Amino acid sequence: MPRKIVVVGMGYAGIPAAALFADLPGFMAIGVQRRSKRSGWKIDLLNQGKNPIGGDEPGLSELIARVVKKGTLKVVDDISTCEDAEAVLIDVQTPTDVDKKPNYDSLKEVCENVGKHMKPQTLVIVESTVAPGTTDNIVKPLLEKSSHMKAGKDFYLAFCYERVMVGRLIKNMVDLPRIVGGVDEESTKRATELYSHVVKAKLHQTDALTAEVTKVVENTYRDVNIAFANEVALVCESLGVDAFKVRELVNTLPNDPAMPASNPIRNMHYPGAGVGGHCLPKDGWLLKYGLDTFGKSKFFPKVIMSTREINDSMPKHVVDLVEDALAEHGKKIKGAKVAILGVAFLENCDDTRNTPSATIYYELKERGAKPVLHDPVVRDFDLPFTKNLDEAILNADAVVLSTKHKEYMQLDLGALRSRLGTPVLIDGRNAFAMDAAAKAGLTYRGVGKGRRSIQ
Ligand code: SAJ
Repeated sequence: MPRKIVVVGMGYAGIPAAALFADLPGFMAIGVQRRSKRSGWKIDLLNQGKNPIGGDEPGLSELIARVVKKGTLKVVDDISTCEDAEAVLIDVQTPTDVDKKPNYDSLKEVCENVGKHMKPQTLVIVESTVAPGTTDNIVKPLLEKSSHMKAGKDFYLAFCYERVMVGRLIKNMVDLPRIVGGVDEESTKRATELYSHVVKAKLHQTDALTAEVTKVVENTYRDVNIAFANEVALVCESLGVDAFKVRELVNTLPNDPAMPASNPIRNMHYPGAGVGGHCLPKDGWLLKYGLDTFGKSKFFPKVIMSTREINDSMPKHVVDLVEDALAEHGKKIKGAKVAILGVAFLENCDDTRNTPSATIYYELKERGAKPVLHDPVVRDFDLPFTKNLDEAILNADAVVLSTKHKEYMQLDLGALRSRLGTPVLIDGRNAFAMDAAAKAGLTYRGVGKGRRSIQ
């Protein structure tokens, strides 16, 4: 009998996880996906051995085709398939709502249903990012109530978060160390054993709460570093210097002078048009929610919260740069056609969750401009967008580079200039050289880059 692993939630984390387990000798995996309007289409596509994730994902399409052909991966919309599973991995979305509080509707529904169907001795693993305290105080009681069984005795429960990044889902899942946090030692042991079949890197064992804190701190740490880079960018713009040159020079500071290049002590991040994705924009809030809900002493995490404020303000700053550059041509932003290049939150992927491009779009609308979104990779989006670049840039009064897709890096700035109504280029991702833009006759503004006008 193959070891049956059920993965609930066919998203950027769930799909590669299910496919990797299905590829193991002696294992089979069942993916569970609700037949929702937004994601139901993935079920049939996956069962045809096709990869629903767009953009470059090395190895994923071949892996899905192989395991579906082998018959070791099937995707269903019926969670009762958990009844004879050895382990259930939960990879549903855990977004924050408008009040920045976690929305656990999917997580709770899945826990109730898994509890209803799972057999004794099942191992349940939460892989979705949650606020610290959620596994012990929300997931465990829900599973125990709907299963009438005890965690750590009749079934096992652990939190083991994913470290996936679009563009390297498989690689991150296999080659990056993982943190395995059980609600008790036996749960940690069983989860570690399971991951040891897929993860080639070290598996660090701890408890569920420590693992939960580690995840949100890991992402918030990155968010804080990006906010610092964004603030430095505003300083550099004001002083008229290039923040990217400053970053490069700062990162030359070695840890050990004897080995300057091998271990730089600094890793200043990149300033840009904003921080998007399903992780960084919410994990600081999940940390705060855990602190406010389960923390003994209440305090306001200033650095983490101001980080959110700074990074959330960058799209607005980009629109300020549009307004400033248009003014140089005696133009108002009101009524201006502005092409926004890139809808995805990150280059070369189709993931649009919390994309800064949407905030730029709404801010432009707010100021009376006519924004047009363009993206060569994204399939669908809540806002209208075009895949026809010429349609977006023709007679535009400004072009904003929001996502650094490789297609945009080939742009001929002279040809771009000739299509524009007003020659304004706003660079939100340090994609273009200031001199090249000026030579092409463009008024250039860049996040973190001092000013330069048409020569
Ligand atoms: N960004 C910057 N400057 C930078 C790096 C990123 O402005 O120097 C922006 C990006 O443009 C993007 C956003 O931040 O809009 C997030 O980018 P990301 O590269 O962090 O991509 P994510 O959110 O998919 O990946 C992060 C990663 N977390 C860390 O590196 C600590 C990844 O390892 C996690 O698995 C992932 O969150 C997650 O799922 O939690």
